[in-house]
Amino acid sequence: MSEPDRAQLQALEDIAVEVARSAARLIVDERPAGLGVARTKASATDIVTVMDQAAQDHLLARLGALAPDDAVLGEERGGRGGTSGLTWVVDPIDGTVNYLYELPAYAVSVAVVDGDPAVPGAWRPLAGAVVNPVSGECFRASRGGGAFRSVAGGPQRRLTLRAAPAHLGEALVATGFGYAASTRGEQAALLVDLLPRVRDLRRLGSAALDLCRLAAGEVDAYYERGLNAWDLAAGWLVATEAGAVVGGPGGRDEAPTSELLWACGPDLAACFGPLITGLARRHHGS
Ligand code: LIP
Repeated sequence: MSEPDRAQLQALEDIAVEVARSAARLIVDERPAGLGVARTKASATDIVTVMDQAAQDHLLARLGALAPDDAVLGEERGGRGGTSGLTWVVDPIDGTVNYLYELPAYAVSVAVVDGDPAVPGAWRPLAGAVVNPVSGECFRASRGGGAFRSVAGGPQRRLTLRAAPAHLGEALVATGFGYAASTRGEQAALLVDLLPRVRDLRRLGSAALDLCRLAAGEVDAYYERGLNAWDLAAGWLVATEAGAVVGGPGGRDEAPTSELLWACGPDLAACFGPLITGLARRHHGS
C-alpha cells in the first residue's frame, strides 16, 4: 500500500478513536457483578475475562463496518484477514489484571499498521488511540500528525515530553513484567542492575498507558520485554509523535519487538538506550 496522505491518516486516527472509545464504554458499562477469570493463556496469571473477549468482538464488529477491507489482529480469540494491506492491531483491555482488580490503570488500545504485525520489525503503526475509561483520557496520534490527549471529551492538547533529566540517576522509569515465571526471573535480574542507576521505577500494569505516560511527560523512560504487537502498537506511535525515541533490542534505529521495547526522550537516549539494550542482552536467557 502506498503511504497514506494526511487526510487518509487523519481518517484512520478518527476511526481508531471512535472504536476505542466505544469499546472503553462497553468494558465499564457492561462489566458484570462478580467478574472473574474466564480462562488463562501462557500461565495461571495470564488471564482473560469475559469482557476482554466481549470488547474484542465489539472492536471486530465496529471495524468490520468502518474498515471492511482491513485485517484485524487482536490479543483475544478472533481476528480476520483483509485485502487492503492494512491491519488493525487491538488490545481490548490492556492491563487486564488491573481491570479484574478494579485498579484504574487499564485501556483499550487500537492501532492500524502497515506491514505484517506478526513479523517482528516488519510493520509500523500509521494511526492509533489509547483510551482509559476510568480517567476519561483519550490518547491519539497518526504518523506525522502529532500526539494529543483529551479528557472526558474535552479539548485535545498536544503531548510533549518532559525536559530530560540532567543524568540517568534522575530518570523516572516505567516498566512491566511478563506472565511466565522464567521470564519474570530474567526481568527481575535486569531490574536489580538498573534500579540503583535511576531515580525510581513505576510499574503501572499497562504497556499502552506506560507509553502514553511517557508521551505526556509523566515518566522519563519506559522499557519492557515480552510485549506483543497489540500491547505496544498504539502507544509506540503516541510516544513517537510526542517526540520520544522508541527503540528495540538492536538500538534506537530498530523497531521494538517482544525481545525489548525501550523509549525515552532524545537527550536521554544516548545513555538509556545502550544501557537497557546491554542489560537485556546480559539477562536474556539468564
Ligand atoms: C499487559 C501489558 C503490561 C505487562 C503486563 C501485561 P495485558 O498486557 O500491557 O505492560 O507488564 O504483564 O502483559 O495482558 O493486560 O493485555
